[in-house]
Amino acid sequence: MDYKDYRSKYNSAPVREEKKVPNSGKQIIYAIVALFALLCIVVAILLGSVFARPDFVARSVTVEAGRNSITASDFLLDKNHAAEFADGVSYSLSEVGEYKIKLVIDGAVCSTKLIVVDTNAPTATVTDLSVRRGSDLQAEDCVSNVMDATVVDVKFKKKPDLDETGSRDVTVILEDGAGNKTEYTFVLTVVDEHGLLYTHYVSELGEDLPAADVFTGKEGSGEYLSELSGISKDAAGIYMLQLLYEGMTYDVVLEIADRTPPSATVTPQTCYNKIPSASDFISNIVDKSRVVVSYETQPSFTASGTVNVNIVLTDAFGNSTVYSTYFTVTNDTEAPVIVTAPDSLEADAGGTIIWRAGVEATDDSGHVELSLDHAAANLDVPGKYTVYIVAKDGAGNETRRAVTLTVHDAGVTEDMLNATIAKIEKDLLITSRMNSEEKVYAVFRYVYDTMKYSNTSKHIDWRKEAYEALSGAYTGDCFTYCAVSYAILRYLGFDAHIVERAESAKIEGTGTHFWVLVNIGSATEPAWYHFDATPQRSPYNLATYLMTNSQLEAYTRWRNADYKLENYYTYDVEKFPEVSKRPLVSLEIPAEYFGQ
Ligand SMILES: [Ca+2]
Ligand SMILES: [Ca+2]
Ligand SMILES: [Ca+2]
Repeated sequence: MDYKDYRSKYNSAPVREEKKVPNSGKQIIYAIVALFALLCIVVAILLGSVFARPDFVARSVTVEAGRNSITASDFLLDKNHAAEFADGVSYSLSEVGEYKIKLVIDGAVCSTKLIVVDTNAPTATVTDLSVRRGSDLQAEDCVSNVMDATVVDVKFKKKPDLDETGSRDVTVILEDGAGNKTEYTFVLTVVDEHGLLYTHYVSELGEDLPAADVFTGKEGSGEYLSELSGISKDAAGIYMLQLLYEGMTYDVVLEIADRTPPSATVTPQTCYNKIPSASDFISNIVDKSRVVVSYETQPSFTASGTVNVNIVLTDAFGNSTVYSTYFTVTNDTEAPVIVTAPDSLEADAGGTIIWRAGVEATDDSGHVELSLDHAAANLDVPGKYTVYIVAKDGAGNETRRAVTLTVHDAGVTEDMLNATIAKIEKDLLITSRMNSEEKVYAVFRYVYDTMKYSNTSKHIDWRKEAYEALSGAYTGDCFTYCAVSYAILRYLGFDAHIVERAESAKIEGTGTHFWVLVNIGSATEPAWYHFDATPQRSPYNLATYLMTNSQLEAYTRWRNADYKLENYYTYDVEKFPEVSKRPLVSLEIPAEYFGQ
């Protein structure tokens, strides 16, 4: 409804419609507002003809710092127009920032923006440097040809140590005004006041001896005046050397040392109720010096499971390597298994049981110990017994296998032998008034005079040998003479041993020899002497019934003069009781064979 319509409607309305008068006030306010808005638009259009930025002018232009120049047309998106900077425009192409720019285009002035950025990091030339110890080296001194559009700050990443000679990597950081950074690393060599890099150089054990220029730090410079031929690269040591460098002579020290820690192969271990030793883990040790293997901390365990350990390898120069590994503890509760064992065992009375052959056992731990439990058997009494083959592992678990042991009658018993000696006892001509020496001599005379020498003995069973001889044979070799003498001396109550020539003395094909060692003293104050009733050819047929070791040895040397390397009475002294040193019987052995 327009105003005219409204009015016509109003004019034709009945009287009661007069209440609508306030609506005409609102219409007036609307009209005023609309007029004001229109005015504003007109003013804006007028102003725009002076300041508005045309579409073909960029809102802003961004350039990299360091650019040489910029023109007003660089701000135009459409180059068909012409533009120039307004008076008083100010900016810097070498300083990062935002600048307000006014352009004059077709007589009108418009605004835009210049943004100067720096996205390029600085560059520079950096080379390795050599300086004297204690010099004041600044970061700027380490770079040249610094290139950047903006101001660059140079600093060390970490200030280098200039008080110690040696070579080290040094890093400098270049940072421009926009925060862009570049790092350069170079080798800085610090030399001493003479220009030497080292006066004491440590060379690794086993490596080639260094050339003289290791001391100067300058390739190919310097010369050893000392001779190096006496120095081994494989032996640690410290050597004073003379060095010629730039016309001057210097004393320098060359040390050869092992500074390389050991290496090795490490293998985790499994153990049964027992901590492995540190060296069990280690194999293939590589080092130039001797290496000791140990636990860093001695491990312990209370239950099965895995135990982590550190194994330390330390060489002779104290360099060490630590290896972390572990061992697994298994509680060994499985007893060993006896795989094979004989069904029965046999032995002669008074003999020994041969049982080990044919017994095999295994255990999950890999370790098994075999033994024979024959506690229930009397090996001197013929009969059948139950004995046990025992297989035991490291944790003490054991398996027992019962085996029947048959002890056989050996043929001649002690009783049979004694009964035989009793029959010839009167022929010994021993009386109760005789002392021990006289009794022993009587035995010597009896055996020497009644026996006849022959090579018939088997050297196996002294009881059988003595029994057969005394039962009527009265013949045999030195073993028979020895067995008969031994049997009678024991019968008479003497403590005695059978002695055999030492294995080591049986050289050049010579055979063995048996004789008796008899105690003519008491158990608490023994007096042991050698007794031998074996007959000899003249001049060796002496009364050899109570010999000291000195006499025994002289006799042996004497015979060796005739029978080369026979070593007649040479025996394993340490296996027998100590022999008395007091001679009781004088023997006609030439004096020259004594005391050698
Ligand atoms: Ca830059
Ligand atoms: Ca080493
Ligand atoms: Ca076991």
